[in-house]
Amino acid sequence: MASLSTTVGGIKLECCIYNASGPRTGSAAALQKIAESASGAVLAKSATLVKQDGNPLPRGIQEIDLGERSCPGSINSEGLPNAGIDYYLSKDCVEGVALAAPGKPYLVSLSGLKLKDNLEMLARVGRTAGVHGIELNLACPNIPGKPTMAYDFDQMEAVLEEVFKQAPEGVPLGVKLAPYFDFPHFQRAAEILNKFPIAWVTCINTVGNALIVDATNEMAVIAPKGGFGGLAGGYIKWTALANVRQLRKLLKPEIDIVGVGGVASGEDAFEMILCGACAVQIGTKHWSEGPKCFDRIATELRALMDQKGYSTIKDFQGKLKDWSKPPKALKFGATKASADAGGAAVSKQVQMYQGIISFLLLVIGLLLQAALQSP
Ligand code: RRO
Repeated sequence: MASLSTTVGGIKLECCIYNASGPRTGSAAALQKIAESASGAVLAKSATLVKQDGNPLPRGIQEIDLGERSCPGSINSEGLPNAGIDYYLSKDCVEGVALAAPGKPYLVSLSGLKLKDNLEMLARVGRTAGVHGIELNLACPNIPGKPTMAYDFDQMEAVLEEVFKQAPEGVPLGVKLAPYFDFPHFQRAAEILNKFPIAWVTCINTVGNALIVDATNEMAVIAPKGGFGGLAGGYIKWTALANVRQLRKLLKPEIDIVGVGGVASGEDAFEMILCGACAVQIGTKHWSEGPKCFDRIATELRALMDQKGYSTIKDFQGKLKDWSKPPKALKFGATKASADAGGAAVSKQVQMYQGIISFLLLVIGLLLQAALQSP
């Protein structure tokens, strides 16, 4: 059977599927549940230096909340609710994870409100045993009055300068990025990231400042920031794939890429790896389905790899081909229903042409007959 083992910035994971920082990651109990699941690692909620409550409620809507509107994704403006870095470095969290799943990597996510806070949190991680890696979040879109740092390239470079002067030795450090949409932005981001000993890049954070509207009540579906929030899940999968693909082309090979955004199935995870990811995080599906999603997605990925004859993820990682033939119609774009509807339309047209031809043949036949009978 195919192996899903991988390394992320030198950290060994038995399974390349693990949780994104965000939903269901804020408490020791939640982290323990992830540890007990098939998730390849346990990543905590982005932490600030001190505990904070986050934005006013309701601040998040996931796919199942919209009922008939069937929303293939989520929106959130949580505003970094978290228990503070000391909590995520406490015995409750660190030992809780280690006891629940010995050997499974435990990663913390840092999202300081100021550079000074990030540096202080790095120092505290350095003094704590049992943390295997750090994800520095440069892309939270939901703090009122704070721009997304990953879009301010000068600031991002200045912050990384300071961070790498003080990053703890022996704890690999990755960076979580915002989605980019323009080739010069990919280029600029990669130029900066390539200057630093970054162990991995996680892309993408949510697509910032989207607005989902409730037409019945004529209002936004979440309360903070006038309803503006980070879009995630199925809505953003294609943007996430593009970011993974493009950054894989531009980043130096020592920097691994972790893909996140809209992965709901083994096939989605396969696509991320094909675009260059060495591991795949799950956010929205973990929120809606709970930690059993990791086993389901890993099982589906393994089955797909077995079917294709791949025994490790290295066999297809980054090997996306350029277009050379049309995709199978039913797998890509057209749904079964729309394909059926299309087929029905085509056969109606054929019937119509057949009718016209029969009618014309009849008229020609009658004319010929008349011509032959005339003296
Ligand atoms: O807590 C949040 O509002 C949040 C964070 Br820190 C983040 O990185 N991305 C996001 O969509 N929400």
